[in-house]
Amino acid sequence: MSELRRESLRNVVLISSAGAGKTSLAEAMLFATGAVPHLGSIALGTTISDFEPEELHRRSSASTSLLRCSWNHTTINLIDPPGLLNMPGETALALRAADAVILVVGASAGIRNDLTRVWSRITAHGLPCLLFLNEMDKDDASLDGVVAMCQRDLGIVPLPMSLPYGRGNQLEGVLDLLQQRVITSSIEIPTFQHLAIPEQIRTVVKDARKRIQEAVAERDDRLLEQYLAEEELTQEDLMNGLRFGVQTSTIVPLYSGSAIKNIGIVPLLNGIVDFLPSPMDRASKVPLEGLHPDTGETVSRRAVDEDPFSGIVFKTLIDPFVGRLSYLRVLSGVLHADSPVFNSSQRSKEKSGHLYWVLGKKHTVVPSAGAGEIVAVGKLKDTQTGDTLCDEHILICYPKTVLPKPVLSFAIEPKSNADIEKISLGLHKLIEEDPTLEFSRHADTKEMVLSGMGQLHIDLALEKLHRKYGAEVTIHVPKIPYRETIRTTSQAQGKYKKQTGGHGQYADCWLELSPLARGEGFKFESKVIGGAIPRNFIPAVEKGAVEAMHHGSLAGFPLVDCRVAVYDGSYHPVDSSEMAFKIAASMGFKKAVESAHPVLLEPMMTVEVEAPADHIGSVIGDLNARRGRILHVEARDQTEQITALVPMAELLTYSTALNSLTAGRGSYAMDFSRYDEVPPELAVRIIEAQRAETHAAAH
Ligand SMILES: Nc1nc2c(ncn2[C@@H]2O[C@H](COP(=O)(O)OP(=O)(O)O)[C@@H](O)[C@H]2O)c(=O)[nH]1
Ligand SMILES: [Mg+2]
Repeated sequence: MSELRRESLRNVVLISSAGAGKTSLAEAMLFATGAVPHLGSIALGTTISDFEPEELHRRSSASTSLLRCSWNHTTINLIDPPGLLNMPGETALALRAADAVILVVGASAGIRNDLTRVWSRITAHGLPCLLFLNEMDKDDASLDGVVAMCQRDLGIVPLPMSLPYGRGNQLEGVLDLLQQRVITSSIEIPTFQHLAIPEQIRTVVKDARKRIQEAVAERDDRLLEQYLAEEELTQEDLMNGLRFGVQTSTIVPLYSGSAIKNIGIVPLLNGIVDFLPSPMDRASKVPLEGLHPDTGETVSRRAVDEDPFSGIVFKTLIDPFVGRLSYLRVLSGVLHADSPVFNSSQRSKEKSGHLYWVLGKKHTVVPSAGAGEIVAVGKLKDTQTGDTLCDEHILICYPKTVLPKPVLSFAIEPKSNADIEKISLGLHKLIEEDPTLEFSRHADTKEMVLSGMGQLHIDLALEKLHRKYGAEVTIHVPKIPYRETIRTTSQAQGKYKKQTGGHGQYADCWLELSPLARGEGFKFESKVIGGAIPRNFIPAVEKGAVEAMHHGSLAGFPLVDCRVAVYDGSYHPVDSSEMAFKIAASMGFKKAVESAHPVLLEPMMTVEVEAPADHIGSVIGDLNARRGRILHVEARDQTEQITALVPMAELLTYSTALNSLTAGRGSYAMDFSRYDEVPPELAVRIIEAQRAETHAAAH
């Protein structure tokens, strides 16, 4: 049994736009708490959190890391996910494992759209939040600017708990408003100096403290009375009031500092311990509800060791050598190493291997993990990211995390034949680790297509594919799965007659083609009367038509949405055969299509773009230029959401385009909507190009 008292446990996730300093802050917290002897840096590639080769050479996180440290007799599990823009799925999953959030904002970059979007998820989960204003060592850092942005973009008024001591590169430390002292630190040794507050800034501190007192007093009638009478709250009332305010999400404390200079870390650590909830605190407010996987009934668990075991897997790591590690948040009960569990998402029996506490790539074996803990579980066979694990007899399945859908696709080709098998094997493993990647072989175009959340996401996946599974690929924009259809009704005869030596081949059928509504595919009927074609040959006629539909007459794309009726024909008692009727039907079909006004269809996507209001004009203009039809525009606080129907062919490079149109502040999601006719001028060009390609391939 772990020695840990769960009341003194904090599970926090770091959230920010890419590059605001999450990984650096995590490193500073490890250093300040003595979990590591040296302060690692992103620039030197020496942080505990970023250790995979893809992260080191990019100097940026590529997957969620788990870290662990201890402060004031409290264990802190820190979850450090990668960038929101390219890998929003990792953050969405990490939120399920945490009881609170540290929002990291870069003092010069401020709040970007991706953060605004994830903020709505944080509030939906009801997660309490601390704000860390990083990069206060930069000359253009502005505390007031960021406070104003928080109010405007997130609708929160952060309450400063510490203030920078010194400015820009003269930043020496922070003013700790609760303890009323100056704290300075060093990046060489993890000790801190506490100094008295210098005379000349006493009034600044006094005013800031007054704001904290007021914020607490405002939320409690008894305290308000006391405050109005005496203008001071006791330290105990103050701390209790802050804890209550934070845990009910009515107060968001703001800490200032610099991660790379190890400044401002102590007040933040104190805030985590003093104000953020333990797993038990939170579970008493948010019940752990799920469904029984067999009966569908709502069932619930309490976050205590005495309840049956249940938990959620929020990350999977597959290492070709070490095997599989599933990062698990235990929600209720106790999980023991090497014991049977039930995966209620996959409905399969599992057996846990070793359990580990995780510090970056370092693992410490533990015999068990109780309610509220986060551990890595070894050797789970079928368990995937997002799955619920529970007691093998007392079942519960928690709701799945809704993950964003991929927006960018590439066709991939093996560099050599030796790579073919490795690709699909490796990609399937990568998808188990990261469910926001998608891999498929397109039925129409026969291409292998990899889809992800952005260029960086795809690049990372391919690098891992090479490093871990030895498969090398080249990528190119995927082919558009065009289709063909007909616009009018037509009739034609298909007649197949061959006289060779002995007995010949004979079949004759009359077909009528008519257009079907979009998406209806194919329908067949026989209107043959009086046995003009014997009944046993009718299925062969249908088969012939279906085969002919695989390759339309315009450019060889599949033909869809067409009804075929056979209404007349003739046969020969000896020479007719199924094969002959199939060929005749195929010939008749092709002939009929020619007079049925065949047209080209293209896939249309519903696109939802979110962009800052001041960029909306150029985003809409660009969508129009992409032959898009704007369906709906909705104003949000500072952003607007545009819904448009846009041809897939115009969206292949949209992620780069939107980025440059909105200075990286726009985002989008898309989904297949339907097939629409390609405008005639464009259709001519596509058909020509496709014919040329087919011709070249044949010679
Ligand atoms: N000047 C300055 N740079 C910082 C600070 N914190 C992080 N950085 C730098 O900002 C970049 C991004 O930091 P990182 O921790 O990787 O951010 P993440 O993407 O949020 O994990 C790195 O080059 C860091 O060295 C800071 O407090 N001050
Ligand atoms: Mg990072």
